Amino acid sequence: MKNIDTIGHVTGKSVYLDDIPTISGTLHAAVVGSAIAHGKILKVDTTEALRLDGVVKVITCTDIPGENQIGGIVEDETLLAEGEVHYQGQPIAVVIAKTERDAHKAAKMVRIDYQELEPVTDPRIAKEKGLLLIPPRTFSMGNPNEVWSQCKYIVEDSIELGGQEHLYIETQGAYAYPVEGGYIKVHSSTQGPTAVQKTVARVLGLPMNLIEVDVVRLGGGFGGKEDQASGFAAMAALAAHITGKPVKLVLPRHDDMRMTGKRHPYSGDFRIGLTADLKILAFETTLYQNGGAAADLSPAIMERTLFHSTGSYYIPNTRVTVYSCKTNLPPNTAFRGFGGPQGMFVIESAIAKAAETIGVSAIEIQQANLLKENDEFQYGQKAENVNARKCFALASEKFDLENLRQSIENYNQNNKYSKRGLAVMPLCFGISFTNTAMNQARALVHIYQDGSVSVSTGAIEMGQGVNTKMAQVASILLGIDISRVKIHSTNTTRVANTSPTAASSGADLNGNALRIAIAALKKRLLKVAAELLECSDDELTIENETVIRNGAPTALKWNELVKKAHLKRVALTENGHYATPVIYFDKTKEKGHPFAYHVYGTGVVTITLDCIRGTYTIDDVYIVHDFGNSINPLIDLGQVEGAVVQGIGWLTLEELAFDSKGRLLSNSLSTYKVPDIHFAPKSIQCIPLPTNGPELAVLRSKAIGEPPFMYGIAAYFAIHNAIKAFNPSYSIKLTAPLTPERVLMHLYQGR
Ligand code: MTE
Ligand code: LUZ
Ligand code: MOS
Repeated sequence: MKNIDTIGHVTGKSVYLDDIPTISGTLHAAVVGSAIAHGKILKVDTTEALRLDGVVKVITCTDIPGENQIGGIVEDETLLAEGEVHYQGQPIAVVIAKTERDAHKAAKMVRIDYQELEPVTDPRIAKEKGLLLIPPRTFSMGNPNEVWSQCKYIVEDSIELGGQEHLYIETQGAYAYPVEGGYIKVHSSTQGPTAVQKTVARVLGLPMNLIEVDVVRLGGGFGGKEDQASGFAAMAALAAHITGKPVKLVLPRHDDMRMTGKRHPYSGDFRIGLTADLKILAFETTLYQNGGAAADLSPAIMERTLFHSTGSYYIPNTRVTVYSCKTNLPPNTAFRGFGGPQGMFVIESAIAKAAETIGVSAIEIQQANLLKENDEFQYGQKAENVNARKCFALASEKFDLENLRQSIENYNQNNKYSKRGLAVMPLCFGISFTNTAMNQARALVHIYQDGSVSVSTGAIEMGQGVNTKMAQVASILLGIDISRVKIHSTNTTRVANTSPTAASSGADLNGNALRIAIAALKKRLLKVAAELLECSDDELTIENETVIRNGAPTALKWNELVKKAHLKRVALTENGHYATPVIYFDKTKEKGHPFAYHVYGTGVVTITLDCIRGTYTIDDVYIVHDFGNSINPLIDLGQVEGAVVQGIGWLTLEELAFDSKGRLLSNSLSTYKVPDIHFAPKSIQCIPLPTNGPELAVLRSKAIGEPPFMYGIAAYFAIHNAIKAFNPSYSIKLTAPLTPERVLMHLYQGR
């Protein structure tokens, strides 16, 4: 089945935030961001801006009726700067005008005097200065110190890993309007409507029941709107509250790039120890997460880095520490993989470096250490239904890896200035929010008298196809045609207290809540059917819009049944609540069972390197992926393709550049390069691993959104392997992204 949004998207009829018809009298807001990365605000002068025709008001922190606080996990972030600024682009004021143009024009006319202070942009320097967002955390298992002496090989090195700009096509924005009696309705481009509702209520000093948040869909989120949509929605709501008028705030791309946080850069040191037969006996790493100026989601992201720091491998002795460092960059935030990719990059780096030192292929080390059934993760959970080795074996077989490696070697022998490279990325990603309490969802289902069905859940559609999956779940479980099912906007008055659509668990959590609601409705309907057919309801079910009795269709149709049920005064509305069972985590011990299940896979990437220019092409991507029993193979394949390209972009072209004063230099699409269709792999072949899928996945269809992002890591090491084929004296330098400029330096290192 195709995504239900397909036609709307290609005909331009799908509605995004900026397409919502505005109410007459709507005002427009523009944000005034700090020009410097660190300093004291001496004076904010709005006189000139206010003089401009059409400007209604300029709001600063003193206009906030409630709390000037938008921090979630840690309360360390103001909505509008108060006395100090901590990153370039930090919101200081909001200009409200009659037109969008005037708002932006006036925003440039707000004069701000600063006393500049020295900014810190390097996480290691921040750590030395004691600038931490939260205390460090350590995960460990066994004791590395007791086994180093048993290791035949010990390899140490450091990594320097870059961040990533989300570049959702739709920038951050919100449209807010007062309804009556203080009640405000907010349309927001957010992954977390409840987070927006909570933040708006807090900033306005109102109870949450006076704030309604509605979301139709996003033009992409990728984690960037899990937390950071809230501030901009709060600015729009604040402006609406103060002026009593509808106010729209949509960030221009340039502002979005400067003002919002990105994927966290990490810096780190590691040491890995292996036995003669390439078993990893010990692994130790200390990582410095560049958190930016406020905690935002950094503590949770740091946690997922810890969870995934041993990748897809069983390592009996580990010790992993992460420092979340406070720097003068925009607060870094969730981005597809949520710290997992950074953790996995480190262990893959350690393996690549060990392979180089020992003189074997990294693939041999990977293969020798893949997870097996009942292996223990360093966080205490036992690996169950492990598909790591199955995926690896199927990939080797289906894609004839041996032959592929051989053909690349032959190519490299026959070509002097063009070299090819190959690398493999085994994947193991835990599914569930690492914060157990967030693993809950609700769904509201109405069956109307004409047999049509309305579904509201907490899931946000951001291009990943969750609405299509929800419609499929309803249609499959009710036994009715999908055309009868309408998936409504995500709205806090219909579904309350939602977790953000994140952690790849939107379909699982909301789909399971929907399943529970439907089970209750179906039970009531079948009871009515049993009365009408004078039989027992356990003989009955519904398929193809027909009541089925002991496997045989009856004359009773869906429409008729619904009508009769209503006349018998049976409730045709149900609210389903789901909370993932089994999972828990004890932070005092750093042990538990945090994940409902894991997603596995094996990705192989081949590249060709131009050894004169340092440029490369991504040739082929081969994947065996563990989808479980996919509810929608087309959508899931689309998720794999998008995620892989995004993952490759992170480690190759996408370079965030800040100057020493903490100013973003790569602040537009001409200076920040993302993969385009020419850079995308020439082919992506993805084979599903044949499995039944776990019970805790919705209809046994595994979560898909984030995991395939990690296959992009293979591209990074494939490029290194090609460089080594050209320059035998090159020793892998673990700096990412591996831009063509860096590649060129590496090609001629020591030559
Ligand atoms: N796919 C598209 N097209 N756009 C997005 O913004 N976000 C990703 C992933 N796939 C995203 C996407 C991220 S970061 C997550 S967590 C999941 O989708 C969220 O949706 P799900 O939980 O329904 O998979
Ligand atoms: N968000 C979050 C996430 O709050 N907790 C998580 O564990 C998570 N994982 C992935 C993406 N977003
Ligand atoms: Mo995705 S980073 O969990 O929004």
